[in-house]
Amino acid sequence: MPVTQPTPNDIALMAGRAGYVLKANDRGRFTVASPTLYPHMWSWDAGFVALGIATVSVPRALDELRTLLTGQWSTGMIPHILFHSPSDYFPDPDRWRTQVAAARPAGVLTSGVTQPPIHVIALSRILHDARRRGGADQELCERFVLDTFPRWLAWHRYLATARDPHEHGLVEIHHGWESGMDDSPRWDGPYSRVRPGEMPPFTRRDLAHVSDPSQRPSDAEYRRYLWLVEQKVRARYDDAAYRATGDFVVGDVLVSALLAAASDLLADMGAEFGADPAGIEESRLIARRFRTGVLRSVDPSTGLARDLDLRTGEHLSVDSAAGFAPLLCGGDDALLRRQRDLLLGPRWCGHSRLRWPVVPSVSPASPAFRDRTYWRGPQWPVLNWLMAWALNRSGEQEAANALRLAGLAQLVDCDFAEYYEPLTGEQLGSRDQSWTAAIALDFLA
Ligand code: 9YW
Repeated sequence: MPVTQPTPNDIALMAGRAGYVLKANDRGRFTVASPTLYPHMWSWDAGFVALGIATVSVPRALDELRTLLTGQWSTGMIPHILFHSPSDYFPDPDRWRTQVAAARPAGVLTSGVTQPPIHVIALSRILHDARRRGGADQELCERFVLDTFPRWLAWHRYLATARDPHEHGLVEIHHGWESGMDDSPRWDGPYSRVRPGEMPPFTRRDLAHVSDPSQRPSDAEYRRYLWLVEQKVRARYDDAAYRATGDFVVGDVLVSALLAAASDLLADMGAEFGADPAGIEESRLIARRFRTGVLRSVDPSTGLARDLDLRTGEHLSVDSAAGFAPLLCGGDDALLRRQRDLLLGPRWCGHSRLRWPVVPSVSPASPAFRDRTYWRGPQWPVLNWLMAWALNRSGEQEAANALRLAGLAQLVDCDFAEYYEPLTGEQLGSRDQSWTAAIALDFLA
């Protein structure tokens, strides 16, 4: 189906409505991920939210990242949720029980796992907006980069050491939630080996917010998710202790590629603003190691990167958008061209049945594809933004713009849904989702 371009009127409406959504979700110094389903601060959401807000207010965008950093653990880990006021979101702080962890931050309630390291990529976009504005915004942002350089480096160092002790060049995740793609078929193999044991009973609360439970992970999946939380608690959130006992340990190519890309950017920004040379060098080494790890994982027959199950030593071959990790971290030209063609071609964005030629979470041509189930096929606007960002960065402006325009056309309804049914374009999950509104603002800027 041809992409109908948004009219100038559509664009003005979209910008206004996206700004309104972010304002309505603003709780002062941070933004809830969505008004009802996710009433707290999520780590990678905060990165996208910050870069969207920067198109309107650089100081407020920096506040978002500053607040996120208040949740950083002494290990350097940035946790995946910073809890705000009590709510009906589950799992709540009582389930996470992070008080067993010596490294938790004082005065902030957080979860005990991570999410993808998108933050320095967001910071580089904020810097871009700050420079466009110049004056006080630029000064404030440049100072923020220099002041927070050690904090971002500590975060990246945590991922590069505690989560890759054997230097595979792949960041180890201990829970599917750490990938940001909770129920992706990427994790079906590793989750099939997770055997839930005795744990406190629970009631899911996410299902109360959606009309159709089949669009969310199943109860069996949820039990495994909570069992892994239980295992993290029993290991007192010590990574080595969890590694020795936990059921789920996987090298994640998307997290690794984002770490490589973010580390390159951190080194560049650090060099520009006079950060500690040893930190800059360390950042470059991290970038190199994880880029190598991602490139090594590519399956020559499909051209896609593969996660590595560190419990079995198996590469996980699934047609998921994470396979395009090399586009994010960079690689040799032939591979990047191959990935670009694949991404825009008939198995992915160019698939004849897609309503919008926007990156689906799983290829519609794959047997694993489910059109309405969460990370098993639906289109997540932030994923499309990431791929457009990556293409742009590697000099593929035309391809990047194609994703940007299709992504905007998809959002013209101004519902800013959490994810979209790829064959019909129907909005699914939460509405007024902050990161969806945020990337619309960035695409429009
Ligand atoms: C959950 C907030 C989060 C995202 C995740 C997405 C979903 C559900 O929503 O997680 O309860 O954490 O999978 O990537 O950060 O938008």
